[in-house]
Amino acid sequence: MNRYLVTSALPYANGPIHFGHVVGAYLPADVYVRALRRQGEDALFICGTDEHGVAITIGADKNGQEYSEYVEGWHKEIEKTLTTFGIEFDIFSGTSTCPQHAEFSLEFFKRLRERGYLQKQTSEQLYCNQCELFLADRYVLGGCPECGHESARGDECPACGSWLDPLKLVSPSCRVCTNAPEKRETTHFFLDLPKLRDEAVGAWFGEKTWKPNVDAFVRKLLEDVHARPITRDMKWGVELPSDLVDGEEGKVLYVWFDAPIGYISMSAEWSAANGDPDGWKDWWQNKDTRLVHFIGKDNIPFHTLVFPSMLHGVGQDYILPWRVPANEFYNLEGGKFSTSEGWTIPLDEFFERYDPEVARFHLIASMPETSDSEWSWKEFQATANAGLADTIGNLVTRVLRFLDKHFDGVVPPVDEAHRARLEGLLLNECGAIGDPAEHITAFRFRKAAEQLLLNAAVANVFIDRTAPWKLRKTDMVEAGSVLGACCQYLGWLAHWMTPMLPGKAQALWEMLGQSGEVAELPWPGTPCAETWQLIPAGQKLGEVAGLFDKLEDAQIEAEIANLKTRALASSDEL
Ligand code: B3M
Ligand code: ZN
Repeated sequence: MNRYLVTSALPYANGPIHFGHVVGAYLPADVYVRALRRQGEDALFICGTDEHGVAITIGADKNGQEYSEYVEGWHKEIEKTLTTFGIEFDIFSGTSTCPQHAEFSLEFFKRLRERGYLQKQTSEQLYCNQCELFLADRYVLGGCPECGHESARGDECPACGSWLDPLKLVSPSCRVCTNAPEKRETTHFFLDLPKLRDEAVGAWFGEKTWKPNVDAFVRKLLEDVHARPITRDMKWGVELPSDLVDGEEGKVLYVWFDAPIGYISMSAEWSAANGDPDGWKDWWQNKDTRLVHFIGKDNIPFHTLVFPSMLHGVGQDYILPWRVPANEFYNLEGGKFSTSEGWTIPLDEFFERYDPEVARFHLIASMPETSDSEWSWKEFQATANAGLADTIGNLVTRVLRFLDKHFDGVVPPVDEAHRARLEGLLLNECGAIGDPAEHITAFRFRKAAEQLLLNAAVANVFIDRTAPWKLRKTDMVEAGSVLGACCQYLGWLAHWMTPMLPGKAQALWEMLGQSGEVAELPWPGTPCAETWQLIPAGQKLGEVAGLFDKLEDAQIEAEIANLKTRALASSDEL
């Protein structure tokens, strides 16, 4: 058996998360873990907020808040949103609160230095005279030297995903006061990425099969690798005791150095909480573990080059990532999600009107797996109505209400005289039934959603062809057999729904009169003649209720109008 250690990118605790984050790193990971567990695999699912770095200090300073208070507030907010989406981590911690985090991070620093992978260098950095501050990372904005995007940050370009050197930005300016910075000397510790690439990471990357978007990106990156500074002159972060840094004072670790170590320290927090302080080693230092990082496009360099280099460099038998199913960007109605420009959908409002599981399903169905994609309100409506309500919802109410009315709400037996024919019709002739989990574990999430709807469509075709409402008038045994067959198939649907629509799956399971959690049962795969009867004949059905509400045109139009109003209002504020 393999063990799967699954991580989702640690969201910065500096603002609300939106659909783009959810679809990029959290939802696919959750669906993946649910599918693995149902297949009997052992999985550990780790996440928490990224609470250090300039993304935090800029936000907190702007609010006039203490850093710790600021991150605590956003941590809670983000956790609430992810919980509403039904995303269930084994732990959701934070890099400034996880008790093991600083210790692990400093241990990485110390070992990398002892093993010759960190070099001290005095070099010029951008410095703002007005703010009296070295402009690390997001404190500086400028043109991206790779793609020309106008407001790249000091360390990464949000448009092309490149990891940047702030000194190469075109026309840099201070993010706080907009002044043009000057260059000043300072001493930092540099991670020797060229050496780590040549020693191991380049070969490791080259030998593996990656998603095409990851492969092309990283191959190019590997050709042109430089040593990068991993310390900063800041007051917030993992503080480096001066004896570790030759007496230098006031240094902290670069946030992109400590954040991925968070995956390990949070695993240690999790295992300690379960009474086994060393339990994390069974995951991180075990050759049978498959480490899977779910991330968005802009995090690719850090998960395929920097973190693997660190894991290799410390020489403690850490495993390297097995897969990095990075997504591309997710937009909103033709534009980029932007909280500051009001081009966004505030999720607290969204959840007042919409079912989180329907959103979950639509996000899966429109995931930016191989190229950029977007949230479109009309497509959301189509998924909700034509997809979920008309295909799955209609099937369920059609069958179960009919049984309530004409068969006392009891699952009828599939009569022997009809069994083989109905079985053939349902399993072979009404459409192609497939196992959605096969797509999920191969990281084809959109295909999994499509397959689930196809599977439900098969049953609708079966009912249309067998027309039980007509049979009822002439042959109750045959009519019962058709509906009995439908109930069996609804049982399969409930199973198949669990990774993507966990709450609806359980609701359907209960309508079929079943007790216990469907998600706790073994995964059924695809039905065949020997296995397809799941629900005992004679079973009393549970209470039948609609699974999905339809969305009206007027409501969707109003949402599109809202979006525009929100964007206009925030442009007035600027
Ligand atoms: N916080 C970047 C981001 O939210 C960063 C991910 C860290 S993963 C170790 O895009
Ligand atoms: Zn400034």
